[in-house]
Amino acid sequence: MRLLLLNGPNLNLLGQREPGLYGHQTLEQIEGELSQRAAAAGVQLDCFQSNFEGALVERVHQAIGEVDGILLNAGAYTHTSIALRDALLGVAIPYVELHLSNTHAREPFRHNSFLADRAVGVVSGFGPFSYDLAFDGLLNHLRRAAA
Ligand code: CA2
Repeated sequence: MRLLLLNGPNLNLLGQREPGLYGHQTLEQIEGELSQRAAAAGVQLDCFQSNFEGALVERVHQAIGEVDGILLNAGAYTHTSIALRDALLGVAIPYVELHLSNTHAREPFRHNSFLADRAVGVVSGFGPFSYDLAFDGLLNHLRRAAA
């Protein structure tokens, strides 16, 4: 089983700014810990972060035939990007949308997601633990689908 962890704009700043909102862990730490959990579960995890919408779209395209599922924190592109939505629907790879913060407890413009309605599920509000919950949910979904 191979999964792709995609992180969008500004998430490279994790652990360095706004710890009250997004926690103290860096993205590198989150990726490292999740990669260890993945290895223990027999899953290969590829990680990619970009601040550029087109780079995220192209990484989704590259996933065709390589990846069984995608874990996605698209950051602000969650609320704006029809291009990312089209890419995800185009490759037809199951994905879970995740967020560190509870986007529904924040500004109204964060309540809309262009990705959520076609996701396997959405995890929001558990800080870095959202990544673990999303991983467990996606793996469970894929294993059940394969059985
Ligand atoms: O809660 C999340 O995970 C978000 O995807 C984070 C995005 C935000 O636009 C979404 O509405 C919810 C923002 C990521 C910004 O990351 C930073 C991390 C540290 C310091 C500053 C920004």
